[in-house]
Amino acid sequence: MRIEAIELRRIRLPYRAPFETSGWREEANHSVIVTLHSEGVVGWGEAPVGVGPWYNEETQSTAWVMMREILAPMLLGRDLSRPEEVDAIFTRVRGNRMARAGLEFAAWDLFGRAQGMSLSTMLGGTRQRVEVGVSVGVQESIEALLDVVAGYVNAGYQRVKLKIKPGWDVEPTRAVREHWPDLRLQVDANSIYTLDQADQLARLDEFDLLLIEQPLAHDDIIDHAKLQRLLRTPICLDESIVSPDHARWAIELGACGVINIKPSRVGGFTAARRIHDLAYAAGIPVWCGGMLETGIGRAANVGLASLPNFSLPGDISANDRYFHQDIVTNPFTLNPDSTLSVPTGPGSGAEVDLERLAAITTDYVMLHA
Ligand code: NPG
Repeated sequence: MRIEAIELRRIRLPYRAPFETSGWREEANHSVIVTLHSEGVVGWGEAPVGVGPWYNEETQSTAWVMMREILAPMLLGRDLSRPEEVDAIFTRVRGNRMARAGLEFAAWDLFGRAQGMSLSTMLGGTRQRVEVGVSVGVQESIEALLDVVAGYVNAGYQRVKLKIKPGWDVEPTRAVREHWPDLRLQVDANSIYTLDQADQLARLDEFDLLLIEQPLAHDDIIDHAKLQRLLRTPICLDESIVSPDHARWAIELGACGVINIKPSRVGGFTAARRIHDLAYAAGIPVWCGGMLETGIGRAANVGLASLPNFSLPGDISANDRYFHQDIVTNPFTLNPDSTLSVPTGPGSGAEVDLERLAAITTDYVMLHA
């Protein structure tokens, strides 16, 4: 399929409630939305970047410039025979994986829509429904936390992830565990601890957590391997795994027992599937992380999470957990068994609400081959 034109949109879509991690707070989604055009078909993608370089080095502004000046021109006019070719075209680009992923997702969606095949089928998915949970940001008090968690548990979520940081780790986790002894519970530190805080992290072992996510530095693998030997709870790496090689190194070093795969963090579905496959071969379970995406990125994540080794619940909640009004007309709703149904329509399955998208777009450009 020849890439004839690419539309890029910077958006600002406010969250229902601000989201706070160990290191930053966000009030709205600031993704870059991509539309590829070929032979009368359009494919959609989302680069779920934020305002500042707090999660990784990318921001909405860096992704916008990278896509507009470097990445989109590399695709325009190319005649692709498979979506995997986009990953190959971008291999000479260093970093900027979320910007790359936004375009790569759109290419998968384009091929899926052109061929009448769902993203899940194209990627080799085996599930009709994927287990999901909810990620709960840092709250003002333990009472507020218990209220928020109660709301999600009552809504049907059977797995909860708590954001932790020094001063907000053992006690909030204990409070949630005491209230819900059987809840599937995990915590996420977003890289805020150092190895000399291993004793504090080991205190979390008593809460029967599924995993402790990314306790140490965003670019570390070595200290995580040392820390894993001191903890009973499996470490799950997120920020540290930016490529299939990073996954292989982490597995070889024993730096984690679980991997969070965010396709946007690793440059797209081609790399995400490679990580899935090599973790599967090594007996390491994976799950699909989230970046508070709009309905476009969410549908893509659900498709990926249908692959067989996604054996832990993903950070993929129903759309109404994030936004009052999303930019798709077919949002996901939570099934009673804490799952989302995998779309079976062509491509990711997301039906974009163009009027709503226009209303939240802050910058727009259309580039032609
Ligand atoms: O449900 O999409 C979701 C949120 C999941 O906690 C979540 N994401 O560190 O994994 C993370 C965190 C995050 C959110 C990271 C926004 C970066 C930006």
